[in-house]
Amino acid sequence: MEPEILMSTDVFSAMRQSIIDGAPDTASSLAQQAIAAGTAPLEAIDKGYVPGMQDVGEQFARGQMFLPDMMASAEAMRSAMSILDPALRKLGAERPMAGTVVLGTTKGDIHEIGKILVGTLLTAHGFLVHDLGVDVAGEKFAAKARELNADIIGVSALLTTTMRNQKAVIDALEQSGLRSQVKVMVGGAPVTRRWADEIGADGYAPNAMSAVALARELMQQKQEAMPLHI
Ligand code: B1M
Repeated sequence: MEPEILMSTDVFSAMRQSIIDGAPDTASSLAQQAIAAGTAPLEAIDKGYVPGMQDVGEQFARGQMFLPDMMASAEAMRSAMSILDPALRKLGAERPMAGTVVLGTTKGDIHEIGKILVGTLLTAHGFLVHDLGVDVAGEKFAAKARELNADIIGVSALLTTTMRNQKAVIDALEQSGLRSQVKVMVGGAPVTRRWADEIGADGYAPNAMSAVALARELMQQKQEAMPLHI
């Protein structure tokens, strides 16, 4: 193997390990080094930090890791993201506004890392993103969409028990008379395209990059559905 390739593989595996160890200082310092060396922030996330999180989830499922360990890993991930996020967002500042998105994690669910990543990449690709945070009720999504005249609502869910609250967001939009104006996209580890169809969402994305492609597609659908102003 070429020495350079070997070096970057080592960095990605150190990033992965910093998440498994729940080491925020190491995680952020590796992110700083990666940016200084010209590594694309998305590559660091995809090849280093996210595989670390996946490993943590598998160890937790096998009973080899406990809740405090998982929290420490999440803290390490946040610490790395605090360095990588501004670098990703810089791209978005140079692009025209692609659309307005209201984003959040469903009621009863406090997982936020994937949602933050989706928000960062949408911003990096020119979307104006309003992140409502975690544990968000359907009515709150609908109220914010009305206030901002949003184009898209993005709802994340990481638990099989909170997935059904994605449907509650669609119900709240229907009740407030906004459903025809706002597109709804859903995602999160247990979410599938089939589930999205079942609840009447407009789209499903399996990861943050495909969420950007989906948001663009939904914007196009909105524009095509708009009556012509003569
Ligand atoms: Co929790 N947790 N957790 N957890 N946690 C999972 C999800 C779990 C799969 C772990 C496991 O058992 N293997 C499991 C869920 C089982 C299930 O329901 N099927 C689980 C459990 C059980 C729990 C608790 C119930 C544990 C307990 O208390 N006994 C509890 C629930 C708390 C609650 O929400 N009410 C809990 C708590 C926590 C912490 C607080 C400790 C912490 C979250 C901290 C935080 O976010 N600030 C945590 C973590 C870190 C995880 C794992 C390990 C990692 C999640 C993560 O950040 N992944 C997770 C295991 C796993 O997923 N492998 C697990 C990295 C992130 C980049 O990926 O979030 O999937 P992800 O996002 C992806 C895609 O899904 C997609 O794009 C992202 C980037 O590519 N995506 C979207 C996400 N949202 C999208 C929205 C879109 C489009 C795409 O459009 C809008």
